[in-house]
Amino acid sequence: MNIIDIREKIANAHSVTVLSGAGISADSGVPTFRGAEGLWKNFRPEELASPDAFERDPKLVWEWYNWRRELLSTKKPNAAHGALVELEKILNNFWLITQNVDGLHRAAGSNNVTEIHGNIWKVRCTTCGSVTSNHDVPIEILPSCQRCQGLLRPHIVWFGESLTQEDLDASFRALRNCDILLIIGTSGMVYPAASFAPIAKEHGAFVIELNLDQTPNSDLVDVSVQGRAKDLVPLLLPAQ
Ligand code: BV8
Ligand code: ZN
Repeated sequence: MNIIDIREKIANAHSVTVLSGAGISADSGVPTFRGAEGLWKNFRPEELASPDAFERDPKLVWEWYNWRRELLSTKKPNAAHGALVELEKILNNFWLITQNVDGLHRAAGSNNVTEIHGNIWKVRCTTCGSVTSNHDVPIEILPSCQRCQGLLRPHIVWFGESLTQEDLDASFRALRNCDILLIIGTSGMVYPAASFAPIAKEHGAFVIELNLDQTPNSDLVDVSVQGRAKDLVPLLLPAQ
């Protein structure tokens, strides 16, 4: 089955769910997590993207997130993000679940999106829990809540932290009700997102993977196409 057959399948689908990972933003110049120039290459995830790390050294964790905010502040959505915005417009039922915290799907214009790992442009107060948008680059260290002066943290799901019930419910609904699950640019290593393909499959979905390399999901999905997201995803739109 080639990308054109996949395009036909999507055009005739009742409902399509997409799961995206860092690979869809790679073509915008955003380093992936496990690639050669990956974000984690200098440190292990536990060292920085974890509640213990923040507890131990909030300044270090904020320095790392300022580095990423700085990096992301010049990045723009690419043709793959744009193609998903079009798909949302032309399909009756479309939902996008993203693992990415870079905010590029929303910046591209996606509305039906669940950011299951949070968003680097949101901060949350560790005292009163209020969540606000913050695009300061850099953000002052250490940032405090305007309401209660509590310490602010990135509104991001760290390793060892649970996803919100709301995001889990939205994700499971989209996985149970879709007849096509399209997985784009994820290594399928991080849970619970890594279990989304089997869940969709159990509920009868046809699962398609678009990725630069093979992944642990590749054997499980119905069709796996290798290539760059910016080249492949636009081909899924109806022929002009
Ligand atoms: C939880 C925010 C429990 C941080 C992130 C052992 C077994 C099973 C599970 C675990 C385990 N040990 C620990 C766990 C749990 C852990 C986990 O899964 N660990 C992994 C490493 C084994 N999971 C958790 O902790 C989760 N929480 O389980 O809670 C719980 C329950 C109840 C109560 C309390 C607790 C929370 C996980 C969320 C972690 N946060 N991000 C931050 O970003 O600062 S995850 C992080 O990795 C990013 O969000 C990223 O999206 C995500 C996954 O990475 P990918 O997106 O897949 O990126 P990657 O680089 O890996 O792959 C890119 C792919 O793209 C590659 O395949 C590449 O080939 C491809 N590609 C590259 N270029 C392109 C391309 N494809 C197309 N086009 C291109 N141009
Ligand atoms: Zn507060």
